[in-house]
Amino acid sequence: MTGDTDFDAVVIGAGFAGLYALKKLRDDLSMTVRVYEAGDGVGGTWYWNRYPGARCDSESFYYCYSFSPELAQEWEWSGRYPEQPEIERYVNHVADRFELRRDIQLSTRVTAATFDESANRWEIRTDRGDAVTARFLVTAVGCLSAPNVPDLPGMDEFQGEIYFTATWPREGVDFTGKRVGLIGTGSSGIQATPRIAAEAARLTVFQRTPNFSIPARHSAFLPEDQAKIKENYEDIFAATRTSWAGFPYAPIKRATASVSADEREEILEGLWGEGGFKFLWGGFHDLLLDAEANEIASEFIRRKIRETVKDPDTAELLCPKGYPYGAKRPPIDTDYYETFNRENVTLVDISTAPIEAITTAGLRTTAADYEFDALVFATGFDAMTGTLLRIDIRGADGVRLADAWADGPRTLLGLQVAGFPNMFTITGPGSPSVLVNMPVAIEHHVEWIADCIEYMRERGWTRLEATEEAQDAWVEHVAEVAKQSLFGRANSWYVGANIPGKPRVVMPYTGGQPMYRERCDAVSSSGYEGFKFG
Ligand code: NA7
Repeated sequence: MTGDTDFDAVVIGAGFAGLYALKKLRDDLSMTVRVYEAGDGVGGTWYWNRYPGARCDSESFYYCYSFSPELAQEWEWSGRYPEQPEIERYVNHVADRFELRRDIQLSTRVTAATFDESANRWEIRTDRGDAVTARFLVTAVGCLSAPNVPDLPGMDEFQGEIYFTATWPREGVDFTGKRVGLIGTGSSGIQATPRIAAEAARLTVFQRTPNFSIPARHSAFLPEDQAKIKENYEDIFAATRTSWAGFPYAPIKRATASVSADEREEILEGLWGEGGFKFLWGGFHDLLLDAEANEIASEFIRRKIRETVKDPDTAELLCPKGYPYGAKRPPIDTDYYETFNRENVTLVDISTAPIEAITTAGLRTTAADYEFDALVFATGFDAMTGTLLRIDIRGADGVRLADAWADGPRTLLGLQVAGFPNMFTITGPGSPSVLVNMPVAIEHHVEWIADCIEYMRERGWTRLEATEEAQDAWVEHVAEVAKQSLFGRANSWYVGANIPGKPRVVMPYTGGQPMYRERCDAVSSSGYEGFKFG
């Protein structure tokens, strides 16, 4: 690490996005780059989320970088869905293989970034006292990285251990013989529940909203699986770039109503058996567009829950009602519903009797008191905007990003914000981001950003900024497309509903990858229409 203080680019975050941004800008564009990373290791999401059962919901062989065919050929994934330690090993391998570490400063959180109009540069400050400048500020902060810690009275008074899935201790936790209370039934809670239940004396799961979870059907790869993947890697990666959600499945153009009830049942049963996200994307194209189609798939899942969970009251509590399947980020699981058949596991509904307070011995809902040795918060994140807004970012004329986004995020293509020149937001709100297999969305953004910087450099320009008009039009388009889908019909983190007081806006672009990429290509090939340069 050099003592330099002036860079061509500063990148915030060393997860999948930050590592690739560094590689691309430094190695392909010969830029000087400094990456700041809050963790003391690389990996972002895969550094912090090391709770028991933390596993990727996308399949390993395409939840990875595609930019280097050599990397793809040399890395061996052990199975269908890698657990957190394996992905952490992979990102560390990438950091070593491409000699990225020398430009990454770990254990350093960016606290403030201010645009200096006179120099067209960003001034960046960190919690370690760094004060540096950069022509470009590239945020690679992740969409799910600002933990949501519920504001409950008594948090400091609990005498037992408190854990958060989003910041799990590196050394792990031994729950053997303990009474554990787990709050939250999103992907993290659903993955952690079976693991904790297998270890703890008792597990009590506090559920505010039931989720539609599909079996993952994880399996280890055989040597022939590995060989087949490697032979077909080019086609696999190409398919991820053209599909709606970044998965290498052939596009399905089949409406739920176009087949008979028996055929529908057979298709859904087949997808249930196959496991994973394909249940949402691989059977019918209209599950997120047509409420009636969605209800058919939703009822199929409810039936599976009722068949799996022996106690009818618990089964009914676990059945999601009142919102469409997929409108909340759908989890996938290994033995989640089965876990509620264990003697040592209890489900508590906190939708009708919410948690009032954490107590010295456990917690209190409006209905009862509970005693625990350990509490686990699987309460999610201030998604998509939280991490950016926790940094004091000030653009032209000193405007704070927090003020510019007071009524919800406003971006052009999810890549740039009017009034914040030379700042790029990788997988920012207004881009497909979390609705797409993330490494695919990330590579697309990094490559678009690099092309844009190259375009400026060829012309000797030092400033770029989205125009207000183009941004307004994009925000309107994002909202319009969202209205045509069912995404707005659930209280999910996609719309900020999990954070009290957060403006309700469908944050990811819901038009799918092909339509989005077409828009991005049109902008870049038109000489960056909608952007001002100087
Ligand atoms: P999620 O999916 O946001 O889940 C958080 C869970 O915690 C969810 O069940 C919430 O209920 C619950 N929650 C949040 N705040 C509270 C309070 N105050 N009281 C009770 N329950 C609460 O986060 P995850 O970490 O599981 O997953 C995040 C993403 O990571 C996931 O979508 C994948 O993309 C990977 P709610 O549903 O809001 O009623």
